[in-house]
Amino acid sequence: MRMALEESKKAIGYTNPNPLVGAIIEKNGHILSKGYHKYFGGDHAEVNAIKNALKKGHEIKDSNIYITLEPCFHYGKTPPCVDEILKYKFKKVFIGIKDPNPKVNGKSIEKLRKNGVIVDEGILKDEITELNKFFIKSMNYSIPYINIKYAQSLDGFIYNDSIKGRFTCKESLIDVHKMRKKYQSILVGAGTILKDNPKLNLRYLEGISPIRIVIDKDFDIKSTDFNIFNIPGKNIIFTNSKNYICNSKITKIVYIKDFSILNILKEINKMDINSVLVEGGGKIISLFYDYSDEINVYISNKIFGKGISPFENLKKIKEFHIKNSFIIGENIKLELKRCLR
Ligand code: AOF
Ligand code: ZN
Repeated sequence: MRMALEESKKAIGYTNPNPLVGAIIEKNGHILSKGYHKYFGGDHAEVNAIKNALKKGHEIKDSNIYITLEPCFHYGKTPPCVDEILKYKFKKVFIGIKDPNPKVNGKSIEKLRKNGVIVDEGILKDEITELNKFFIKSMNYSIPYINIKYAQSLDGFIYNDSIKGRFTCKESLIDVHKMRKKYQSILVGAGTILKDNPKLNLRYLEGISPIRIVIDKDFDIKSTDFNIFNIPGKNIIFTNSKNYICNSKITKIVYIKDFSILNILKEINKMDINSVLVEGGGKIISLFYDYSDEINVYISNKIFGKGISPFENLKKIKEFHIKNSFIIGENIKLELKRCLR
C-alpha cells in the first residue's frame, strides 16, 4: 500500500478535482505492475496497473491488488473499475480508504465481497486521507477545502506603505509555489488586484496554474489590463453588483445575491473546484477564517514597526492550533489549524 501511495503522489497537482490514486498488482509476493491516476479525465489507477501488467505479458488471474481508494462503481468519464477487477479475477483487493463519493461509498466493496473477492480496507488510512483532503472535504461538505496563506513581518504585519514588494525570502517564495501547484484555485479580494496587480500563477516549477478567483463585491475592478486577465489560465469574479461588465478576458462572472462567504464557497464547489488557496489581504483573511481548514503563515525576518494586521477589526481573540513549524531560508513557516468553537 505504501508503494501504491507513492505512485499516487506522482500526479500531485494534475488530477484536481479528482483524487490522487495509486495501485499495485502483486502475485505470490512479486510485484507484477504499478499504476496511478495521471490526470483529470484519464484512466483510473487500477486500470493503468492492469494495462501495465498485460503489457508485460502477465496472467492477472488470482493475483492481489492494492489500491489507495475504493474502486469506482459508476460510469463517470471512465467505466466502473469494480467490474474490471471482477473481470480479471483478482483474489484479494486491499483498499486504503472508502470512496466518499456518494456514487461509490462502499458499494464497490460490497459488490466485490458478494462476488467472493476477499477485501481488506483501511490500510494507511490517515496518510491517504491527508493526501486526499480536498476531495474528501468537498464530497462530505459540498464546499471546498480552504487554506489561508499569508506572509507577515516579524512583528506581525502583512503590509506597510513604505515597504514595496516581497519581504519574505526566495526559499519561502518557492515553497508558496509548491503549495500553489497542489491547489485548484487561488483566491484574493479586489483590493489585492487593485493594489498589487499580482499574477497568481505557477512559476519556478512545472504544473497547472490554479484558477484565479477574485471577490469583488461592488465590482471595483473596471479594467482588464491587470495581470490576472492577461496571462494564460482561467479567472472568475464573484460580485454582488448588477453593474458588472463582461469582457472576453474574464472567464466567468458570478453574481451572488446573498453575498455571504458560505454562498460563495457553495458556488465554487458547484463549479467542481474543491480546493482554494486564499492569498488575500487582511479583509479576505478575516472573512475566510471561519471556513478555513488550514492556515499557513510565513514569518519574515524583517521588522516593520507599523503596518496592517492580517486580522483587521478583530473583536474577539482568535486562537490557533500549531500543527507544524519549519525554518525556510531566513523565514519561519507555521502550519496552523483554526480552533473550533
Ligand atoms: C479517479 N481516479 O483512480 C479513481 C477514482 O469521472 P471519472 O470516471 O474519472 O470518475 C471520477 C470518480 O471516480 C471520482 O470522483 C472517484 O469517486 C472515483 N475514483 N477517481 O479520478 C481513480 N479510482
Ligand atoms: Zn475507477
